Amino acid sequence: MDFPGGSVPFTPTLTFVGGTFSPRAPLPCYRTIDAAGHAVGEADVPHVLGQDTAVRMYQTMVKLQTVDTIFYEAQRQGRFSFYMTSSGEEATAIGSAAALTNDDVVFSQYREQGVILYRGFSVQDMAHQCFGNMHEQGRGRQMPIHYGSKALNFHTISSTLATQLPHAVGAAYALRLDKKQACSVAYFGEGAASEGDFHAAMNFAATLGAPVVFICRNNGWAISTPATDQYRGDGIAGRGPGYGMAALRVDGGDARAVFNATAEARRIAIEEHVPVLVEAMSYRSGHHSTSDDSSRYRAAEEMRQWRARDPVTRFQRWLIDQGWWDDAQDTAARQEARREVIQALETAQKAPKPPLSAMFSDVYAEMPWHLARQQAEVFAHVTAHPDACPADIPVK
Ligand SMILES: Cc1ncc(C[n+]2csc(CCOP(=O)(O)OP(=O)(O)O)c2C)c(N)n1
Repeated sequence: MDFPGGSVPFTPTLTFVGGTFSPRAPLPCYRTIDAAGHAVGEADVPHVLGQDTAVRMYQTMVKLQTVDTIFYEAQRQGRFSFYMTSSGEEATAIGSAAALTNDDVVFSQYREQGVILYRGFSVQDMAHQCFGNMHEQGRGRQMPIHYGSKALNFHTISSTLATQLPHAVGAAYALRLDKKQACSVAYFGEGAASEGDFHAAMNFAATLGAPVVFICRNNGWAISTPATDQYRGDGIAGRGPGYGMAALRVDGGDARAVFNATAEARRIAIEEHVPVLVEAMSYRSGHHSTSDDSSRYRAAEEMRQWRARDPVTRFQRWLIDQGWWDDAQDTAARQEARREVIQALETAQKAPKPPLSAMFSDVYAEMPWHLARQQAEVFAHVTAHPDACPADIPVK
């Protein structure tokens, strides 16, 4: 029968589907490399990963791990105010980034620093941003780790969960109207997928035929909320068919599988003018942020088991199996990454801070009256109370 809401067959059977009525097996998780780091023989690999790309991916993963370890420690030493690591999810960020082109537009959450690093943002750029100094484009007006780069087509990160998802749909729709051979890519956590913006973005993307690749990092935790409290049903990928969207679940700890999943999702999105949903299964091996202590809400044994499944080691073993990497190269790459990260922090820490007045600039071509008034109040305040402004921050 052709109802306005859909062409459907009639049935005399009164049967509800879904929920508790017809539980079905969860969507399987696609992988190409097993837990020990060896290739899964029968795996589909429509997008062959060549040596140059694979080695660049691994080198970036090593750099990312080194940045995360040393920046985290730098924050604990009080050198800057906040940090978030991507430990346990390196393969999701780097595997997906390697499958994109720089024409693709990225909208990320806050735990995908590997993506911008792979696209060409330097460790020095990251350090400048975390210190909020004069050399970073945000000029200290963002929290640390809220990276962004116009040149790299990477929209500046917003802390407000899921706001990037409708933006990504709009950008993808614009790419489609402009007939560009590119898509937008939206990253988010399974916690963010409980926001209203997620559902609005999914439905808009499906109905507009916007070429977006949605990549959900399902790392099991949204700060202290476990995934078991976050949703019912089959995770995030299970929602795809409900929106009329192709969906795939992938092992987020397998960089080669994430590369293939993303490359294929990108191909479908661009060729067929549709959104695609990818759910990367992983584990947040670190604390939520430097403001969190996850030992208060999850078992030490769970954390130990997942840390032992380090995705970087897994990919390294696969590279060694291919004959593309060895221990000597590994030691050299780690030493070089360490040197680069330490140097970047020292340089960024010494760089001058933006003036207090930068708080009011760069939004409007001409400063509106209410900002002019607030700026005058700030100047008057620091004139009356010179100690209110740290010594290394000039007023104007
Ligand atoms: C709209 C909004 N609500 C709440 C928060 C506070 N908050 C920050 S991160 C976070 C958890 C998000 O978890 P998830 O999306 O799974 O990402 P993960 O941190 O695990 O990578 C919450 C609730 C926020 N930033 N924005």
